Amino acid sequence: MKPIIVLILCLSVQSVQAFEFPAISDLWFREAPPTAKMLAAYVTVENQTQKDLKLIGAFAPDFAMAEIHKTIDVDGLLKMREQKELLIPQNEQLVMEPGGLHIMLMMPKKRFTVGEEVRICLIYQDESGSEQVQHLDFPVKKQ
Ligand SMILES: [Cu+2]
Repeated sequence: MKPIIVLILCLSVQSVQAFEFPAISDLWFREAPPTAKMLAAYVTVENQTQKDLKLIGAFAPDFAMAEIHKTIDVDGLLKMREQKELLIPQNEQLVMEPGGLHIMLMMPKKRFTVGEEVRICLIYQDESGSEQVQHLDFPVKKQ
């Protein structure tokens, strides 16, 4: 019986392919006044994996809500639009920076100051439709 059991184990390991997360750089959380209800964080996501990636959202335990936004110019007025799905093709990078894409964090449960880090998770959707969560710590910086 033993050889059969080993074979089954090998097959089950092969069928579960590990999701490969992208490379992260330039991550920071913008320090805001204590009364601020909306805060922003920025990051560069580089897809060095062998597959296209789909970023579908963010989560931050110290905030009531986290969304990925894009600032756009509508007839001279700056507006923000939630981005529910951002495709990052292989070998390309997604840059979030002030005035463009950002992680919008709403209703903070505590205040963060320079020197601290904010836990923010990026959520990807893999080929099977499952969510894959990348846990990151964003250093707090002055703008
Ligand atoms: Cu926003």
